[in-house]
Amino acid sequence: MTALEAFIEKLDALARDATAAFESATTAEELEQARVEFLGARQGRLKAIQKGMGRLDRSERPAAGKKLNEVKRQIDSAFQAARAALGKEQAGPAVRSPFDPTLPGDRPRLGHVHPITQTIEVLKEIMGRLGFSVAEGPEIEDEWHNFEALNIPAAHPARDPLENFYIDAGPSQRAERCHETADRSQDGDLLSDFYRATAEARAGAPLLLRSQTSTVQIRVMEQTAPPIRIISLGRVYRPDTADATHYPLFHQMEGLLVDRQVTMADLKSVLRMFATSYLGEDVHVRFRPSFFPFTEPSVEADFWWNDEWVEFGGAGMVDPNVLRAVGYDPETVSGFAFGLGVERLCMRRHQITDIREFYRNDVRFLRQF
Ligand code: FA5
Repeated sequence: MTALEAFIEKLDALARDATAAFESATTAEELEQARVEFLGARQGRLKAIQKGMGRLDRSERPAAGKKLNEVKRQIDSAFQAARAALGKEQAGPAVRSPFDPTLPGDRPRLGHVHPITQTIEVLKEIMGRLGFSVAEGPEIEDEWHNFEALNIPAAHPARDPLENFYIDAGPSQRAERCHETADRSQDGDLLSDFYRATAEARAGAPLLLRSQTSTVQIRVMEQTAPPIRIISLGRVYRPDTADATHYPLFHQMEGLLVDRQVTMADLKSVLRMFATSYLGEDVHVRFRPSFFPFTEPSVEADFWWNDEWVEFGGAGMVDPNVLRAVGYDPETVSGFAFGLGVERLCMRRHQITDIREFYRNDVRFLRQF
């Protein structure tokens, strides 16, 4: 065997050994050890064989160099193959990237305004065209604004604790609740209401969640001289049992117009104009004689819906006692007021037959508006 043949045989044996060592490595460390053993730049076995090339005859060296390069490439690619195989095995399917950029995206779902809030905006717009501006008042009220000034005396059944949500809390909790209400409003007057209510709560005056928006009539008249033409929309609270047309929390639109020579005819025209604007020209509205302590005469307003009359509000001429309570002279000014159920109006317009739908938070219902 020539020296060249012996050299080539050594290289072939080395390639076989290296491939076997790489393939049998079961961890990255073992594979690295094998790489250093065969391919290491200083002490590697390939390097050792390469050093032996100097002992070959000059004429044999080109062939030997060629073979050496071939074997080096062969061992290199055996190492790369073993490393790839080991990587796949060790990584396994669980370590796949959690983010797959090829999947179709999820369109973010936008929320939208609650149907009652939408209704409130429409009502404001209609009444704005009739010349009414918007006033606001607190949801936590004192007995003066919720009852007394509205001609509802202490012994009146409407003031029964069972008919109202009185706030039975210590002074600090009362103050906190007042704070929540005041925080919801940007209105400067509400903040002063808050400080007033806080002071009253500390002094032990009874407070309650307002049972009607008529409270705002009083607040506006206390602060403004006639003429007045306002509406006020917001939440009111009553311990009513929930059914298809009642809910313990609901919304009212209060209206108040005070001027010289205001009559019942003005009230009826405004309510009819409002009803046809919101519910359509073909709506049937009727006024029934009724009683409220703060209006005289008083009516209740009904619309015709699904073969029956449904009450949507109370109204009347502001009682002279109320005008006097806020310092007006009933001999010179008169006025009308109304309080309408916002949910019932919205139900009639959108053919919703159960008020509870508004507050179930079922997005399948809410998304329709
Ligand atoms: C009042 O609240 C009077 N403040 C209305 C008023 C204002 C009369 C100004 C005169 C002058 P009443 O309790 O009837 O009245 O309520 C008015 C409307 O609120 C009702 O017609 C109804 O549409 C709605 N309503 C009353 N209770 C509930 C309830 N529990 N759930 C849903 N809507 C209700």
